Amino acid sequence: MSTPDAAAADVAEAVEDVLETPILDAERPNLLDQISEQGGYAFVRMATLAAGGDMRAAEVAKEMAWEQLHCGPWHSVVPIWRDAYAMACLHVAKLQYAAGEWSPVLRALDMGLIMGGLTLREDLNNAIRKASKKARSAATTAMEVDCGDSSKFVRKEDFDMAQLQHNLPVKSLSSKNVGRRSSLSLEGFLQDYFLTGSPVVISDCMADWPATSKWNDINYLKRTAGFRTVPVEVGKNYLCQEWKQELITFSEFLERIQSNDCSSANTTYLAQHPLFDQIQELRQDIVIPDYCFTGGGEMKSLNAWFGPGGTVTPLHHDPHHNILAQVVGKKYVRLYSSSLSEELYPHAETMLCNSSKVDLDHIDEVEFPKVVNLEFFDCILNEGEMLYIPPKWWHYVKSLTTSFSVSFWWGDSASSSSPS
Ligand SMILES: O=C(O)CCC(=O)C(=O)O
Repeated sequence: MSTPDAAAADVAEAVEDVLETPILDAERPNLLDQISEQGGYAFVRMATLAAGGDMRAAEVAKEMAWEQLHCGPWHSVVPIWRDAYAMACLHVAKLQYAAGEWSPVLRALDMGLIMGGLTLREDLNNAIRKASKKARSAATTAMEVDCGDSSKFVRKEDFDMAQLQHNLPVKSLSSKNVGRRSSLSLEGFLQDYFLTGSPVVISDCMADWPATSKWNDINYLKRTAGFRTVPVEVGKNYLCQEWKQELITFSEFLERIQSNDCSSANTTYLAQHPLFDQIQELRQDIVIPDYCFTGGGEMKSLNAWFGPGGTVTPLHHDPHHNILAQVVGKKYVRLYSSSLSEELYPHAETMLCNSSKVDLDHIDEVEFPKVVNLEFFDCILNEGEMLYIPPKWWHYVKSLTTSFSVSFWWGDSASSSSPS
């Protein structure tokens, strides 16, 4: 007979060996009913076998749900299929966890977070916390190579501004500079910029962000997020034919940045991704600026933009107020007023109508004559600075060094009920 202490240790060990999914356990019948109502009988059969421990069925169910997520445009996916996908990812992760395979577990869980619905999010997050601990303790020595100074992405002494500015679009920094304000008060922001719809660079406003000291450290990022899977964009930019999206681990992404392969055809950019919903440890390193509560509106999204020097986000506009906060490195930003849309040749297709046909890096003056003498504002956004971009202002962004920025989009109360 075992002693009470030994019995408690056995229970603790058994709990360690399984990924608990209390929400999935409670919601499974209801979710399966809804999936059946959408004709997903084969998925329901496979998911039921998966819940009973059948790995092959778990994989098949995951593939079935994946197909449903890709049979039309994203906005037309029936929402229950996103929950079905998250459920399938949890089944796969639970079975792999029992086999002690931490990396595939984390990949399955991340896929559930990235592509799945909201119902099972808490189960996914709790499972990620538990599996990350296992993965870290199995690999700490292998992963963490302390390489002193070279663990920094960007070293200030390496900045050669003349060199960095070499590859900017013509006329850069010769038109109007975006105004700079230090420690701008909320009142000042409201009166001078928000209400007038004018851009501004705000300095000295990120001193309390842990990210400013942590995110330039490759070892910190590897340790915190190295095993996680993230979506990245590969290619010159999203308007080019050869552009594609990939899912890779954060470690692999960091290696690509370090490998210095900055040929624009292969540039890898973690762009416009809600990384902080996915990786909660990184969310703790940033603070939503008080400016984002101006206008009584609500946060729309919080996105990461992380990549090597040379990434380009082509000229486009967004419907929301935006604070673009520069955490690591430098970016060049060019802005055209929202009133100049006509002269900026927007694409005709609905999906791209907020993007300009003009490639600012190689302006075709014959095809796009109106853009040539158009007034713009521009700036170099430095570490620790935030740029306010008013709604519908056109912006083009090029990173001058390895760069990690965060954008905060919010709507004022008048626009907060309209779709983003
Ligand atoms: O930083 C970038 O590359 C683009 C940022 C952007 O377009 C935005 O914040 O809306």
